[in-house]
This record gives sequence, C-alpha cells and structure tokens, in this order.
Amino acid sequence: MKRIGALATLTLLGSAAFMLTTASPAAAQEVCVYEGADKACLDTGTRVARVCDNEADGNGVYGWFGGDRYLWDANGSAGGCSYKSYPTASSVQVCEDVYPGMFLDPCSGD
Ligand SMILES: [Ca+2]
Ligand SMILES: [Ca+2]
Repeated sequence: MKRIGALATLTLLGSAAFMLTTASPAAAQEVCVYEGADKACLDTGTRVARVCDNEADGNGVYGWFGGDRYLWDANGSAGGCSYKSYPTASSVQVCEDVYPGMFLDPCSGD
C-alpha cells in the first residue's frame, strides 16, 4: 500500500510540472506583425511593446501602437530590440522608414 501511494504522488508531481511547462508560452500572449523581417510585437497581457529592426538595409523601423504611441528600434539593425510599456495600447503595426516623413512608409497590413 505504501508503495502505491508513493507512485501516485510521483505521477501527480509529474503532471503538475508538465502543466507549468506548457502553460508558460501561452501566458506570454505576444502578438507580432512583420514588414519583411522587421517586426513589432505587443504583449496583450503585460502591454509591453517591442520593435526589432532585423534588416541591415539602412532604413529605420518603428512600431505604431495606436494614437501617438510610436516606438523606434533605437539602435537600428544592431542587435537587440527596443521595449516600452504602453498600458492602454491594443493594436500593433510595424513600419519601415523608407521615405522622409512617416505617411508613405510601408507598414505591416498594407
Ligand atoms: Ca528594413
Ligand atoms: Ca536593434
């Protein structure tokens, strides 16, 4: 009887660990959009925005998170993304600064 109890405990621990492992990626809830390889993401849980310039083409990359929420990848295509918290953001778009001024730039969803 004692032995069976120990086995049952092990099985329970095993499934708890499995649930934790599989739950983590889903909890992130990060939504990403792309313009070529450049991307902008918004975590719909934490509302942390992220913009990544992934093309060494000399064009800056910025994300638009609605309203006046523009976030640029501060170091361009050098490694790493730029992050900013936008507590009320609910949309995400990524644009590439190909033309002077923002309004003709190609963006995700165009
Ligand atoms: Ca680019
Ligand atoms: Ca960068």
